[in-house]
Amino acid sequence: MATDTNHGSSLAFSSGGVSGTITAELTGIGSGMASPAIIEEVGDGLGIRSSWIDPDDDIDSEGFEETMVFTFDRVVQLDFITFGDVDSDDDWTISVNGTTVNSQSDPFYFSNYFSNIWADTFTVSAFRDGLLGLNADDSFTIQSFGASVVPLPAAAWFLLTAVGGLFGGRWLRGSRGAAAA
Ligand SMILES: [Ca+2]
Ligand SMILES: [Ca+2]
Ligand SMILES: [Ca+2]
Repeated sequence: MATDTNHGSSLAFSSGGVSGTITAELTGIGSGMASPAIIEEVGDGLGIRSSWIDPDDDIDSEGFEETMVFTFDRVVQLDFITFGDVDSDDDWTISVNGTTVNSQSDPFYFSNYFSNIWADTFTVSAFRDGLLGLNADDSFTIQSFGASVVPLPAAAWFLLTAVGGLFGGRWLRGSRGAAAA
């Protein structure tokens, strides 16, 4: 039943006055040959397929290190991200305003990690770690994310799965309270 949907190299989102674009990036020697990375909508969220040799539709670090870039049309307050295909060995590297953190928290609440959660972009990466940076056990999807605009409590959240049908043109919207629940 579940089928992967290829979204190409960028994907627009819009809800409740919050809009922007998601793009996929690759890091590492030779990654230019595999670009552009393709955004894959899999059963439980958005992943990245970086080339024909990428063994995993998730955001992973086998082969090339994969990064999902979220760019907003305006500065927003970053609220949360939820993940799919999460295992005990998965960790995500998240960057906001030049600050980078590593976490296994799901949901991930920006306010728990960043002193400044007002931004017009954030990135989520699966980077290799361990001895010589050879450990490539991360593989996850991004299931949803939430962001708020001023004046509060206007808020929007984005469900990145086929079930929600977000990219068919519909979207879901909730209050700030509901988004944090
Ligand atoms: Ca991948
Ligand atoms: Ca890991
Ligand atoms: Ca996983």
